[in-house]
Amino acid sequence: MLRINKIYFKSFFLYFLGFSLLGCEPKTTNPPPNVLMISIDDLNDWVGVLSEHPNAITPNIDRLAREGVLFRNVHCQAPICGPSRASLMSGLRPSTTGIYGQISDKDIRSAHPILTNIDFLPNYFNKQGYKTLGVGKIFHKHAPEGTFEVSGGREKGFGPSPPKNLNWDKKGTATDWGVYPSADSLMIDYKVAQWAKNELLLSHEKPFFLAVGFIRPHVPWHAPQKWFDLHPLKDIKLPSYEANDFDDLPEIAKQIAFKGMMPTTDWAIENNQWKKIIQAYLACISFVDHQVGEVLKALDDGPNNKNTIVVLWSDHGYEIGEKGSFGKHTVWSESTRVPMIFKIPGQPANQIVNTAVELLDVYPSLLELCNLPKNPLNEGKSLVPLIKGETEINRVAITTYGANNHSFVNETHRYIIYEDGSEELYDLRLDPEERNNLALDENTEDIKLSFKSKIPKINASWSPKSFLTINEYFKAKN
Ligand SMILES: [Ca+2]
Ligand SMILES: [Ca+2]
Repeated sequence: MLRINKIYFKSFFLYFLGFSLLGCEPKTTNPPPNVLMISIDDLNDWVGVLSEHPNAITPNIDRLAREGVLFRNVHCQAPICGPSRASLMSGLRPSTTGIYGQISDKDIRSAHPILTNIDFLPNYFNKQGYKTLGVGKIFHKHAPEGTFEVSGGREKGFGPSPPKNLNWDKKGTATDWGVYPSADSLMIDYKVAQWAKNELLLSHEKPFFLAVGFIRPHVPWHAPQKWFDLHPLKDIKLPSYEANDFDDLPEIAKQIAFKGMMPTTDWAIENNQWKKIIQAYLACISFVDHQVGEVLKALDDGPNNKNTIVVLWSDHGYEIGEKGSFGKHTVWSESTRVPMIFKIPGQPANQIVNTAVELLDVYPSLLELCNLPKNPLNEGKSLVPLIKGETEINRVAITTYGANNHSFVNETHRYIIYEDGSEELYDLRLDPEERNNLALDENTEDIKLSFKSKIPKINASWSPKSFLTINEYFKAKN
């Protein structure tokens, strides 16, 4: 339900947007708003305000949500880092570019002809007179050459790493869990936050677009002791898991879900590690939440606090045992659903939007919120009407994994259609955990048809620059 005082909201909103949304003359003397975009890596819906896990502790993200607009039904375009970020930053679907798997930053522009001269989100702001700055993981690594005017770079890897893995030592994955290192200041995300804080405490000569990319809770699930202490093992609640969940799935769904390098849920149960993995994931979330808080505090304390739009998102979700293993690469809710929050100066606090929306919508929304011209290449849809309290009933979010495998969500159902035509359908009102596949039920034809009408018109073949698996990616890189 939208909780919004429309009159109050509208007056402030128009004040900040120079009346442009109603087509009036833009006679404002306000400077264009700055943008602070915070991205988080592999954070699923286990944040306090989304109430998906009772042990999640994220006071800073929760506060941002209370001060802004919390989108509760947001889904990534691809359930892994590289293609999700390439999509959000280019404004194009994976099915348009063929970037379905991992991709090096340097290869994005040559992955498909449409990307050769594309304006990535910061490039577009730069052409409109903005100063652009970025630090940390924004694309798969940091960013393609020329994305930011000022770059804080990204420290290599996901470390610091202990001399030997603590609990899980398999080649081809960074998965591991446990307490490491001894202090926050040794963590990459701490350094990212410090760089961003310095910039936010300065006055800039032009409006700025600042992208800040954190890497936790991406594996390895290592964080200092105090973040584990916040989540005592004895209090950890297990999510649901059904060992026979895959019995009603088509073969291709099982193939896509196979993640040989990650522990399976059965392994974690047998080896008494499930709660320890959850504790470590939650510790990493609380740690990164603290770093988000540090950045937001610098914004509050600095000269830019009155005129900066904040957007926070995660690139995709993560399964923590609910679907038989620990990982991403699937098209169910645990992998597709992400937190997303907008805070816009002058708007009333505590707005909640339940309509299904996509990470692809971030690009056109920021343009509209900053009163910039539309980018006609954007395939997402501005969220501003939803922020203004309007209702949109036909909206669906689409996650794509590999050519012609699409997963759709609206407010009541999830529908999945695979490249071989096999399907899944879940009624989220009765079955939010997506256990009971209704696709073979003959009464569901109408619902399936309505989703099928939303299948993207373009379904590009795999870009030769995009890797099918993370193992292929690392093999090619080394
Ligand atoms: Ca990720
Ligand atoms: Ca099932």
